[in-house]
Amino acid sequence: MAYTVFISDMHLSAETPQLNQLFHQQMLLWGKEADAVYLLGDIFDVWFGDEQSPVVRGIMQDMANFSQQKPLYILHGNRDFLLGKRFMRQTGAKLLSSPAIVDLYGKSYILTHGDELCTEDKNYQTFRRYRGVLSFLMWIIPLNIRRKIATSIRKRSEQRKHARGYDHLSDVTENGLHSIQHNPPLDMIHGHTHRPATHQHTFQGQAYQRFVLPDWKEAQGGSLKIFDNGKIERDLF
Ligand SMILES: [Mn+2]
Repeated sequence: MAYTVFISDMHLSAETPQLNQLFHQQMLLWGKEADAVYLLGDIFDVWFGDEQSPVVRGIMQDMANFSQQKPLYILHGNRDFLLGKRFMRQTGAKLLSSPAIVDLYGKSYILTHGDELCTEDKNYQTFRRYRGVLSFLMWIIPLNIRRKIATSIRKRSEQRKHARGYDHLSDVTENGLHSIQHNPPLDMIHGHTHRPATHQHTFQGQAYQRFVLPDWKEAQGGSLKIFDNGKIERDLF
């Protein structure tokens, strides 16, 4: 049966060899079986334009091989919002601006990474406003400095993770959901919170569903699949 795949929050880096290998295998499989793959952000643990690292090149090659067979779509996450045109050109991926509305097998869905839904995370929302400036800065900072920044961001985030688990990540709010919802409401797919679940909501008296994608960790990944008959399934691998 035909299906489309959604993944996010793989947080790939040189420190995740097992997940990188898993990504490689899954992209090969989906290249044969799936109609398309949507990467809904935080593909990389942090992205500072390091296209020369062998690990990044391997991941980009997996994407390029896939996109020669089937369409590959990317939405920015909060860790990899600097992925730009050159990356898309080299991987054959198409960058969608968030929130994106896509039509799949006759039904529309709202796609987003999910960070803009966490409106209570004030520090992050402030940072988010300066993303444009950062994108510009990236092009004038030399790669070796960008690497150092990336390493330090990664280290700090690891320390936070160990100290507090993922609980410190704020969750989505009603306000956040309403800010991107439509009338009549559409089912929504996002990641970011690392709290995989399917939620039932109502918006202006009408029901909709919200599918939260799992993050990839240790040696396990996960995806959401939408089949051509409209059935939705979660897959762990
Ligand atoms: Mn995220």
